[in-house]
Amino acid sequence: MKEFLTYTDEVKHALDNNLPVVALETTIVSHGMPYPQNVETAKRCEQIIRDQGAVPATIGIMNGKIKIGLNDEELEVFATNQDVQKVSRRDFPYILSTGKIGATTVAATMIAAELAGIKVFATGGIGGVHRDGEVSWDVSADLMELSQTNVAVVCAGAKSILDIGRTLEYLETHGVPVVGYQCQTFPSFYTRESEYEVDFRLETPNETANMIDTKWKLGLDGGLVIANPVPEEAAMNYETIEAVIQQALSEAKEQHISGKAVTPFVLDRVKSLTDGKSLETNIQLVYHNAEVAGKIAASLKH
Ligand code: PSU
Ligand code: MN
Repeated sequence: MKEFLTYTDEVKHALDNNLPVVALETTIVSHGMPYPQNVETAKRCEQIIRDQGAVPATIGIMNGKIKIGLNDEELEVFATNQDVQKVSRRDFPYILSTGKIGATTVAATMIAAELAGIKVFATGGIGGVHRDGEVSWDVSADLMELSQTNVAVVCAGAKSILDIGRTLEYLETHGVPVVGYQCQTFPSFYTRESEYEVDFRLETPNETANMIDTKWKLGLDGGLVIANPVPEEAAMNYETIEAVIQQALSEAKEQHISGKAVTPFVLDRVKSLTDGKSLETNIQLVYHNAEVAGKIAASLKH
């Protein structure tokens, strides 16, 4: 599969010299945020990672290649082109063989990062088991990927549009450690807390890097979830966001939205129903994840 990878000079140089690198996804750019906030956020994330002494590698698919690192022009395409497809594990063969443009989800970014030798990845939130998942079988491929691909994913937990309890049960069954970075309960994206505890609490980038390193030294394949709550000042009120999510989910049901369209639809409705406040929260939590991921990458022994 390495024949499908291409690198920017900055990322190539970092990987060749064992410098810390942090992967970033493009689904959040193409399908997770509106223009121009998506491209602004993506660029700012890259800068935040550089400020921590690591090199950012934003990952996307174009012209039959998995790009490890995107230049400004390419990033603009992911931010504006309406034909960009959402790519998870199952979509790679189709998107690469047809030369279409593909934005990588958490699952797909993990696959590409592992192939490139990148160990740490910053995103917004991971996918999970959807509410009513026991009926619809809508379980994000992100979870399966976390069980088998060696990348640590720094995220603000999972959105409460998901069934967080079942999401955590799945991760436990599949041996994926859920670490609370300076927190005790699993964060639910827009808010710092949920009704669920994390498995382990760690306080510093160094402790986190040590735990990541130990897992893989043991030969225990698969990723880790490093849950990093949204900063207090950007967090939303739990009751407000819960009511909005309920409404967005029932609209999705009424309009028969299903499969991979569910997450982008709900995100967009939540944004409109909160007058853009949820977007601002989303942006701030992604910045925070980029910062923590940069610190953890810099602490990992290479
Ligand atoms: N959560 C967000 N924003 C996003 C996503 C999740 O707050 O953009 C994206 C991520 O790329 C994640 C994907 O991997 O949605 C999950 O989609 P699905 O539920 O279809 O697996
Ligand atoms: Mn899904």
